[in-house]
Amino acid sequence: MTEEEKYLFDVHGYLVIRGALSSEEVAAANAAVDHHADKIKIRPNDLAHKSRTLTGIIGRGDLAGMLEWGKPHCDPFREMIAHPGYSSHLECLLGPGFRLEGLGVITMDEGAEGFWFHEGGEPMDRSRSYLYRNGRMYCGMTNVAVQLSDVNPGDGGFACLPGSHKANYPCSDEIRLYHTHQDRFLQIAAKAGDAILFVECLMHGTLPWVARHQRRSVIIRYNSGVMASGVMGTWSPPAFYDDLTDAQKAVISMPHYRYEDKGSKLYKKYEEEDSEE
Ligand SMILES: O=C(O)CCC(=O)C(=O)O
Repeated sequence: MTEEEKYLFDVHGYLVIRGALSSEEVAAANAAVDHHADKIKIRPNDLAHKSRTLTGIIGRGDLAGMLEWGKPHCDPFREMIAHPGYSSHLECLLGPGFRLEGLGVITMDEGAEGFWFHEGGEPMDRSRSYLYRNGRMYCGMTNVAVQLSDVNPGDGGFACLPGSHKANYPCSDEIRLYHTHQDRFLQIAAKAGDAILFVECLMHGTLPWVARHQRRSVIIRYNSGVMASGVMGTWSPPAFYDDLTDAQKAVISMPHYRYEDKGSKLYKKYEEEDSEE
């Protein structure tokens, strides 16, 4: 992450990484989605939460299971989980050993409803936190939204309240429902291949989709290696684990403690003992 990117991410809670994926990678992912288009589940118009301004005439589409698809359709998504376009950004925000928590495709056709504005830094949520300390940023859940189609200004789609990841006071429901202070929100315009990197505790949601073309966004969720939103009982790697590259395997793990940022070499002994177990 460059110094400018760190500055912008710290101040706003998100960053747009232009051209993170090549046009060939975007085309391969779109071809795979086209092939599985019958698996897109249209939601029951439930995300706007009865907002007067976010309501649409149809629900948003959700597509899952891409990492398990047969070849070649799984490949573009497996490549996305550890992609050179943003892996170093994730390591900067989450530390080495960061974990993949999930991946899904969001689709929106013309008239699709928006999503009320959720999260925000208040109240504190350990798994979705943001902290600046020791000269660096520490994030909880952090997402990469890879755009598979263009989002022009005014089309709708992902929007956020920049800076809200550092909120201290509770946000009113009227703001969350996009009834008031709409001018404070930002709809993020992006091209296919751009990646929107944002910390989950940034208050974010979706504006209704008004463009003719279909919105397609791959949302990939990560967290620090020590954090997990789920996992009770035993953890076992997914069935496709052995087919992954080393870099892809590295983001799939059960939550695990790391001595990553301990300054003193006295900790080294414990780290070595842990790795021998
Ligand atoms: O990209 C979007 O439409 C927002 C998605 C979102 O907020 C979510 O899935 O939690």
